[in-house]
Amino acid sequence: MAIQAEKGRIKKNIRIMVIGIPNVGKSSFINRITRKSSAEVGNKPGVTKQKKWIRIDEQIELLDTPGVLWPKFEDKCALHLAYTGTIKDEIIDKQEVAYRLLTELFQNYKVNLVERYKLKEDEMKDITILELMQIIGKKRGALVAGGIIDEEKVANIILDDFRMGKLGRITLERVEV
Ligand SMILES: Nc1nc2c(ncn2[C@@H]2O[C@H](COP(=O)(O)OP(=O)(O)OP(=O)(O)O)[C@@H](O)[C@H]2O)c(=O)[nH]1
Ligand SMILES: [Mg+2]
Repeated sequence: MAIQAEKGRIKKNIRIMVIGIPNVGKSSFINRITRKSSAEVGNKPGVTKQKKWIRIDEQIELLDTPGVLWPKFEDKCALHLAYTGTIKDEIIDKQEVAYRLLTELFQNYKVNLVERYKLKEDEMKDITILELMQIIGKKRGALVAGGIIDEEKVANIILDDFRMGKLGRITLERVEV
C-alpha cells in the first residue's frame, strides 16, 4: 500500500463496476465474493434492473449493473444514427460505419460522391466499396509512411464530410416499394 499512500489514496475507497451482457453471472459473481446474497440472481436476462452498490469490506464496494448489449449494426436504424453521429463514435467501429455509409451512398447518391471526391467514370467501374475507400484516401492525402492508405483517416473524412453536409442533401431512409 506504500505506493497508494504516496499517491494519497490510503483512505480512499475502491469502487469497482461489474459490467457485462445480460445473464452472464455478474450478480452471482458479486454474491460469491461478498459471501452474501445482496444481489438478486436469476436464470433469465434482465434480473438486475438498476445499479446497486454492494460493499465487500471497509474499503471495497462493487457496483452491480443491469446487463448491456452492444448496438446492433444489422439494424439499419442504429446504423443511420451512427452515420449522423448520434451514437457516440467511441463505442462504434468507425471504419465499419464509414464503409456501410459509403455502400449506401454508392447505391443512392453516386453523383454526390463523384462530385465531392472528383472521381472519374472509369474509376467507378466494377469497383468494390473498399477500393472506393482507398481511392478517396489517396485523393485526400490520407496516407501513412510508405504510401499506404490510413484507413482510420479515410473513415473520418467520409463521416465528417457527410455530417457537415459536404456530400450534399441526403435522405437515408427510403420508402420500401
Ligand atoms: N454454470 C454457471 N452458471 C452460472 C454461473 N454464474 C452464474 N450462473 C447462473 O447464471 C444465471 C444468471 O446469473 P446472474 O448473476 O443473475 O446474471 P447477471 O449477469 O447478473 O444477469 P442480469 O442482471 O440479468 O444482467 C443464474 O441462473 C446463475 O445461477 C457460473 O459460474 N456457472
Ligand atoms: Mg444481475
